Amino acid sequence: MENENIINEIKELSIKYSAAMKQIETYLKILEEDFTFRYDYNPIDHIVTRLKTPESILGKMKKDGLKSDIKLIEEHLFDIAGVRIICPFEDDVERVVQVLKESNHIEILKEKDYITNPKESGYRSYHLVVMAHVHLISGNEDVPVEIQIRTLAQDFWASLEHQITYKYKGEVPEYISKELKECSDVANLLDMKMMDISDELHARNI
Ligand code: 0O2
Repeated sequence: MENENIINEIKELSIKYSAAMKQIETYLKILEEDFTFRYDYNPIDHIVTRLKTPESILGKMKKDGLKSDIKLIEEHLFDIAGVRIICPFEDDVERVVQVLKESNHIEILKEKDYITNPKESGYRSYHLVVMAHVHLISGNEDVPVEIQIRTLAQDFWASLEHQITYKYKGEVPEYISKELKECSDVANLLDMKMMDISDELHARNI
């Protein structure tokens, strides 16, 4: 019964996170059109959005040793609403991050550069937590949204690594973790090589 109550509370909470996520997604789609119009080039390959499920929210709170209380959830979790921006090349990631940081429309709360400083696992991505101002019947609210910005190769690696880790329920054998780390280095090499080709094309105005 207690679990049912908190799940219902999270479902209600999700309305504003869903609104915040859609708002940021719309802003990014406008940005894509603007890029294409101004530079005849769009640094964004595609955008994916996801809302954390009540089960996943409760799982994260438990993992972090916190009580499943609605106020605590809001204070502790900044990625209930998530937007992922996938870019072709690494310099596209830098371009998108720069535009977001310079935007008057977006207030940045947190920033983590796992591209310059990859995680132990081999994870590479640029994370921003931004504040969206949402307008609901109940009033206006500032709601955090996590934006992950990464290349196609970084996304390919992260998606497969996530699936593998999930299959092992977090208890990944040492040798698999080592192989995954090696795959991350190979993906990074691929990114570097593709960037070289892209630079060559730019230099020749192609
Ligand atoms: P999901 O299913 O994507 O929502 P913590 O979340 O406790 O590790 P923090 O500071 O809240 O710490 O977040 P952090 O480390 O900046 O990263 C949060 C999100 O980044 C994760 O959310 C993943 O989406 C992604 N991420 C971070 N590290 C890895 C990694 O090693 N591999 C992969 N594939 N993704 C990673 P969730 O909630 O874990 O998962």
